[in-house]
Amino acid sequence: MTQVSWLDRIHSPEDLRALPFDALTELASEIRQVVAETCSRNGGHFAPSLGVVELTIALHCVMDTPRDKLIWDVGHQCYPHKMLTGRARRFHTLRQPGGISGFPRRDESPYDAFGVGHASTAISAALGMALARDANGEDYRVIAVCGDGAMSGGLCYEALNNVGYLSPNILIVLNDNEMSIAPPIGAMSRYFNQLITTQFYNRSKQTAKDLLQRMPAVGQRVLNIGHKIESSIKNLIVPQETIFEKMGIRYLGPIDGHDLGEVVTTLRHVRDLKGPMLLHVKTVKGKGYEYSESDPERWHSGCDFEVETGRKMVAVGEGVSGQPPTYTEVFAQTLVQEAEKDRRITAITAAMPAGTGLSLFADKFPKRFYDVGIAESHAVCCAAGMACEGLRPVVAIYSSFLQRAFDQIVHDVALQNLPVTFAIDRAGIVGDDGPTHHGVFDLSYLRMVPGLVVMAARDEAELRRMVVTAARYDGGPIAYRYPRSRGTGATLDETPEPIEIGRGEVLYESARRSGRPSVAILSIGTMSASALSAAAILESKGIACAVADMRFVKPLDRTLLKRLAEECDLVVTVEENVVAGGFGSAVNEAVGAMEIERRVVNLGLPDRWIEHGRVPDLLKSFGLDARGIARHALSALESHAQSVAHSEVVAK
Ligand SMILES: Cc1ncc(C[n+]2csc(CCOP(=O)(O)OP(=O)(O)O)c2C)c(N)n1
Repeated sequence: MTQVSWLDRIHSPEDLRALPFDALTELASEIRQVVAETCSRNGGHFAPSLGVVELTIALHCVMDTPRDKLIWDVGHQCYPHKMLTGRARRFHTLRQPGGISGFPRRDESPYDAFGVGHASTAISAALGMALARDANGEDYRVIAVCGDGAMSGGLCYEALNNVGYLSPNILIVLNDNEMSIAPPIGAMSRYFNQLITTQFYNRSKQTAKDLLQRMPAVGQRVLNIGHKIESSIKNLIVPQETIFEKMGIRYLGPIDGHDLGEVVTTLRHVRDLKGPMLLHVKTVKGKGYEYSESDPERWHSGCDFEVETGRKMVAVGEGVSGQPPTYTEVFAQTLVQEAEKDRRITAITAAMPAGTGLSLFADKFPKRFYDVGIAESHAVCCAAGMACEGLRPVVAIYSSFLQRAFDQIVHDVALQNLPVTFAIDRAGIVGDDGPTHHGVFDLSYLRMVPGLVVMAARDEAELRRMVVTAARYDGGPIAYRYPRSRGTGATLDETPEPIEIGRGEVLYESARRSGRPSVAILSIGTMSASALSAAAILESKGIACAVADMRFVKPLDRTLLKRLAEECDLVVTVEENVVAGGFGSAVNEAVGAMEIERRVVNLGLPDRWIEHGRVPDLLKSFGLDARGIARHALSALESHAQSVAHSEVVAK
C-alpha cells in the first residue's frame, strides 16, 4: 500500500499549488489508492473518479478555485475534487449516514460550485454563472467539466447553442473516456472518436501557430514564450471544421488527460483566452486500477470488493445464487417473455442498458432495442412516435431521471393517449446516492396526468403481473414502478395473469371486527409488507385491521376504498413517495368526494430533501416501518376515540 503523504499535506488547493510539480504524480496515485479503499467499503462511483485524477489535480493547480467556478457534470467523478478541497480527512465517510455526499453539493463546500447528480447540466449552469459574472462586473473564470456520455443529453446542446451565440468567457472541458456507463451510443460519440483518432494529433505545428495568432491579444504573447511551450502548442490544435468551431466555440485538443505536464501546461495557456472554448481531454475510465481499466462498465459503481484482487464486487442487478432476483431482473425477464409473443414490443433505455436490465432484451431482440443516450425526454417522445405507428414501446427509466421527461409524458404521450409503457425502476428511496437519485416523486407527478394508468408493484410476482398487464393494455399510456432492490422471494408464476385495471387487493382482514376499534391500512407498492406487519402489531393490541394493496394509484379502486372507509374507524395510507400529491392525496380526494366522514392519515415521505443513508434506516426515520405505521395508527385512533367521546358528551 502506498504511504499516504502528499495528500496529508493538502487542506485546500492552495497547498496543492505549493507542491513541487514532481510530487503531483505521486499525489495522483495516493488519491487513487484512497478512492479504491473507500469505494471497496462504502461503494461509490469508482471508475469515473479514477479517470479524472490528473485532470482534477491540474484544474485545481491552474485555476483559482473556489473563486474560479469549477462545475462537474453528473458529479459522480468528484472524489479527487473532494479530497483536494479540504475533505480528504473525512473522505472515509463517503456516502455514509451523516458523511460526505457522493456528489458535489453547494451546502457541503464552497468548492462545489453547483450541486448535481443528473447528467448534462454543467454547461448550462456554467453559462448562467458566466452571465451573472459579467452582469456583476466580476472577472473570475468559469469551467464546466462534461463527460462524453453526458454530451448525449439534449440539455448540453441547448447550452452550447446559447454559449456559441452569447460568446462569454467560459471553458468547457470535454472529459472523453469513450464510455458513458456503457459504451456511448450516438453520432456525437462517433464524432468525438473521429476527432481523437484521425488526423488531428498529427496536425502541423504551423496550424496551431496560425490559429493562436488569431486569438486576440493573447495569441502573440503565447507564441513569444518560446521553445519550451512549442511542444504543448502541438496540443492546442484548433481544427476549423469542428462542429464547435462552427457554433462559435473554440475547439482545443485533444490532449492526454493523464499526462499531468500536458494538462497543466495546456490549461495555463488557455485559462485567460477570451471567448468560449472547448478543451477535448482524452482520459481512460477506471485509470490506474487494472480491473476497472479493463472493465469500466462493471466498475462504474459498486462496492464490497477486495482492492488487491478486485474480487467480490457485486452490483445491484447482478444475480447471486440463493437470493431472490432483483426487481430489475424480473422486469427484464418478463418483458422478454411478452416480447416473444408480441412483435410490436420495443424497448428503450436512456443510456442504462445494464441498470434497467434491458441488456437482456437487447441480446434477444437487438433490432427492437434502442439505447438513445442520456436523453430521457427524447426517449419518451421517440416512444410516442413509435406508438403512433403501431409499435408498443416500453421506456425503462429510473424514477428520478424520468423527471426530465415530464412534458413528453404529458404532451407527447398522454395527450394523444398513445400506448407507451413506462417501466419506472429505482422508485422510492435508493440509499447511498442520496437526494438526486431518490425516486420519491413519480407517484405525484404521474397521477395528475389525465388518462395515464399508474401501478406500483408490492413484490416481484406482482411486478410480473404488471409487466404483462401493461403489455396487453390497449387503453393508452401505462406506468409501473418498482424499487432498487432484490425481491421478497415471492413465488413467480410461469404464466402471470394480467391484473384488472384499477382493482386493488385485500391482503388481510380481521375475522371479527365488531365491538373493536378498526383500521384500514391502504398501501401501495413495497409498503404492503410493512403494512401487513403493522396490522399484526395492531391486532395484538386488540385493534381490528384490514390491509389492502391498492396496486393502482390511478385509477383508484373506489369500490374497495368506499367499503373499507365505511367499515373502519380510520384509514391509513402508506407509500414510499412524498405525501404531497401522491397516493394518500388520491385517497383523500376520493374519500372527500364520497362524502364519507372518515379520518384519513397519510404516511409517506416528508416535504423535505432526504439525505443518503441505508434504506431501512431512512424508512424507519419517517415512520414507514411496521412499528411506525402501527404507532401512527394507534395515536390517530386514540384521538379519534377522544373526539367521539367529546362529541357524545356535547350531544348529551
Ligand atoms: C439525467 C440522467 N440520466 C442518467 C444518469 C445515469 N448516469 C450516471 S453517470 C452516466 C454516464 C455518464 O457518462 P459520462 O458523462 O461520459 O461520464 P463518465 O462516467 O464516463 O465519467 C449515466 C448515464 C444520470 N446521472 N442522469
